[in-house]
Amino acid sequence: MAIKGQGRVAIVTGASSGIGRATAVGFAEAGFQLAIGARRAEKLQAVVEELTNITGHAPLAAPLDVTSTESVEAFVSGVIEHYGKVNVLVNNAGKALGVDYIDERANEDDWETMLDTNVMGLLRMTKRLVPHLVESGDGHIINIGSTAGHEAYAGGGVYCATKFAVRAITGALRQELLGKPVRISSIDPGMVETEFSVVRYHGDSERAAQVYEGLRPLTAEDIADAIVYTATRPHHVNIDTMILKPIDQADAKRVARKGQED
Ligand code: NDP
Ligand code: 8X3
Repeated sequence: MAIKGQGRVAIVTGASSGIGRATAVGFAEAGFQLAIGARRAEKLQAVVEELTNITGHAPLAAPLDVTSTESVEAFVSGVIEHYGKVNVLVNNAGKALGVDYIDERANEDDWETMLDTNVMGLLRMTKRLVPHLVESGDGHIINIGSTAGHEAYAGGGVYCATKFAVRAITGALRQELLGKPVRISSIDPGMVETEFSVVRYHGDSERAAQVYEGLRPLTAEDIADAIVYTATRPHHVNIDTMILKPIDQADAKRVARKGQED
């Protein structure tokens, strides 16, 4: 039986767009109290308004850059000050940058940003929140991995490495927190149409649109639905890993596009 939000406090990182925004909406509808963070203040404010319309009260929203220890510490302190506890941490903030092969033409700044955001960012948040999640007596870490964490593909070497790392961290946490009241889950999507590909192609929205041409990708809401489901199982039920792909996707490179049938 679902346990719903029941006033539990959920942090969603990267809540200004895509999966993070949709998850915040799903949590608000399920009765969670929310603390949301991202770097773009204007976009975050639009999400605040959306959540306020759903619940009748404003969530806590604060600037958050997971690549900055200072920003992460200020964000976490603000949440504890405001709510006094945290039950759920959704480590969602993340990105792919480029499709460079690992050769002399690759952009190392892109590599560093992906590693710092997807791996170190998730670790910075988790490190500071584990004590609070344990103390809550009903904690839950939900990491947003990817099919890229299960299968490497050409042009995705470093992005895939970050998501393989997320999978390793999730596995280690499950062992480290065994016997403590904290669930550890990983939600691992395939193709989801969000700002993800626009970011990956450095703002080239035409190229980004081609990723989804002729097929029906997942939506941010499809993933949010899985995240909210995961967070609302009874406390003794831990959803370990959920892999979600569009029906039109077999693996990273094999997809069925209309007009391109064999
Ligand atoms: P979006 O680009 O729509 O959202 C990414 C979010 O991360 C934004 O809210 C962005 O906010 C935030 N973010 C980026 N950098 C930082 C940072 N340094 N500090 C804090 N927040 C940051 O993409 P998605 O919603 O698709 O991506 C969400 C997660 O899902 C990522 O981890 C991604 O790897 C994963 N994923 C996505 C898939 C897809 O096909 N879309 C498939 C599998 C996994 P802001 O720029 O305002 O900081
Ligand atoms: C996003 C899915 O296939 O673009 O994590 O790497 S993919």
